[in-house]
This record gives sequence, structure tokens and C-alpha cells, in this order.
Amino acid sequence: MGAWDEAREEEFAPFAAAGLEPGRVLEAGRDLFRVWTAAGALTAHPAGGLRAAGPVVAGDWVAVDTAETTAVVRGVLGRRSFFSRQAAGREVREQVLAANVDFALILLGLDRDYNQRRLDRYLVQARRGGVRPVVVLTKADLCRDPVGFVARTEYELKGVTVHAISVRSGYGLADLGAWLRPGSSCLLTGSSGVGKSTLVNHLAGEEVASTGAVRQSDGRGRATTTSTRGFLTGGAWVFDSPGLREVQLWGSDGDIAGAFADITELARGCRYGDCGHQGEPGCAVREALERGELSAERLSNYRKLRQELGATRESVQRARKKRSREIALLVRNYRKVSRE
Ligand SMILES: Nc1nc2c(ncn2[C@@H]2O[C@H](COP(=O)(O)OP(=O)(O)OP(=O)(O)O)[C@@H](O)[C@H]2O)c(=O)[nH]1
Ligand SMILES: [Mg+2]
Ligand SMILES: [Zn+2]
Repeated sequence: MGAWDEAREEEFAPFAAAGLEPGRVLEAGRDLFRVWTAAGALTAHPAGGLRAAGPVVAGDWVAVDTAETTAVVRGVLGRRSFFSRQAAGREVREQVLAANVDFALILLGLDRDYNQRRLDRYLVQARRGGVRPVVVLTKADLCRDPVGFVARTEYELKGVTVHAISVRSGYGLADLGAWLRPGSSCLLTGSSGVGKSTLVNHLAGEEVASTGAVRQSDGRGRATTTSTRGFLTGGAWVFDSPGLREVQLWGSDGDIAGAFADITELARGCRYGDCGHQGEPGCAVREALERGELSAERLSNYRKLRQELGATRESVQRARKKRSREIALLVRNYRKVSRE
């Protein structure tokens, strides 16, 4: 999904005919991009109107005009996958952290960060953007039983690959090779302080990203990385992203159903189509729970995430209504002014 291939070559043909070069966005600032091109990384400005179709993000393949003194990005190729969240702050909108990634390595610290519910949110986001999730439990050197945590997580998530690693001791690092083959694109995501940038530096073999100390008091880091940044390491594209304090859910019922495919599948066997799995007769979900095939925690996370999604949807609708009221008011004022 991330690599340059024949389909992209074809999509790029009109740009090539106009003398533009293909590039991949490593970092997207407001008015300045860091772009990888065959001739090396360069700084580029967006052409006027480029963002009309939405913001350009790290991982986008773009058409670069290098004829100017400062390169200019003139076009963006279609996105095949993305990883997003609800933007931080009070604004209700979706923010894409990286585009065209094959895998989302979801990092969770084995020190104090491990949290099943948070993990489920990341899985919903990966599902939404068509990115394969891989769970990476970090700082295995600080945990007595990394193998136990891997087993427990694999049991909970059924079908998602789980690794435990330690950059400090080297434990498990070789297992990540499968996701970092030449041409593949990986996003590193997870809470602040789990060791994303530390892993990037290890993969790059040098200090390319700054890392921060975790505050002792609460085990949380100050967000050291502030925007997504891509690096080419051994032919693989690795995108380091800012740590998320809280992954706010952004998606649809379908995204949740996909991330909880086991529950969705079981629910088909419930006697009632609208079964709430709360003690109705003939409930296949509860039966699986009793047989120990599904954990109560996973079912409860599923419920909570569905509720949360409903709440997000309501606030989106409220924001839209507010906006249309504002527009109506502007129009009314404008009419009044033009009549006078
Ligand atoms: N013990 C131990 N500490 C680690 C390991 N990996 C990273 N750390 C430490 O964890 C702290 C945070 O690491 P970062 O790499 O900055 O974390 P980050 O995920 O990039 O954080 P943000 O950029 O804020 O999102 C640093 O003090 C690292 O030295 C590990 O394998 N073992
Ligand atoms: Mg970082
Ligand atoms: Zn049921």
C-alpha cells in the first residue's frame, strides 16, 4: 500500500509529462513539507490550492516541481490507506496521522502503560483506515513476564500479531523484521513515552529522532515528538508519530464491528437480531463468555466504544448544526446589509 508501484507510476504519468518528480512526504508542516525524492530529501512549499481536497499528510505521494528555487508540491496521488484519530483539543474533526501505511505498530509500554481498552481503540482506528495492526509491547526489560503479557494480549485480540520488545536489552527486536521489509511502510503509534522514537533511532542506527524521559511521578512522558516524521531505514518507511494522551475514537459502527470481528460473528448466533447480550435468552455471546472463549473485559470494551462513538457522533452533529446556524445568521445579515 505504501510502496511506489506500477499503479502509482500510471497515476503519476500526467505529472511526469509536466516535468514533475515523484516524492513522498516525510513531514507535513502548515506551509512547509519535508519530501523524499529519488535525488534526496528536500524542503518544499505547497502550491496554492493544493489543500483544496484536504490536508496533505506524512506518507502521501506527491508531485514535486524542482524547477523553482524552493521546490513546490503541485499534486497529491490518491491515498490507499491511512491512520487517523479525532483531533486533539475541543475541535471535532478527524486528523490523519499518516497515509499509505501498510502496518500500524501499536506500541504499549510494559512498564505502566498496558491498557486493554486503549489498545481496542487503536485497533478500531487501524481497521478504519485499512491498515493492518500489529501490537508491540515495549520495555520488556522492565517487566517480569513479557511472555505472559503477549499470551494474554493474543488471547484477547485473536488474530492480531503481538510482540514484546526491549530496545534497551535487544529482546525481541528481530521479530519486527517481518514488518520492516524494503518497500513496506510502518506507522509507529501509541501513548507518549512508550518508546516510539527510541525504536526509530534503533532502526535507523543513529539518533534521528529526539526522545524524552518519562516523568517518574506518573510514568507518562511529555509529548516529545510533536508531528509525524518519516524515515527510510533499510529500505522500509518508518513513520514516528506524536504520542497520544488519549486516542479519541473516530469511525463508524462498521469499523468497530471489524475490530471486534469475533463478537460480531458470535452475535449472528444470538436468537434475537437486536440482542444486547445482557441476559436475553439464546444469546450466543454470553454462551461464549461462559465457555471462556471471550473475555468479559473485551465485551465491555466493545460496549463502551460503541457508546463513545454514539457520543462523538452527537457532538459532530451539534458542531454541524452550530455551524449552519452561524452561516444562516451571516446570510441574513448580508441580505439585510445589501437591502439597505
Ligand atoms: N527501560 C526501557 N526504557 C525505554 C525503552 N525504550 C524507550 N525507553 C525510554 O522511554 C522514554 C520515552 O521514549 P521515547 O522514545 O521518547 O517515547 P515516544 O513514544 O517517542 O514519546 P513521544 O514522542 O512523547 O510520543 C525514554 O526515556 C526512553 O529511554 C526500553 O526498551 N526500555
Ligand atoms: Mg517520540
Ligand atoms: Zn446476544
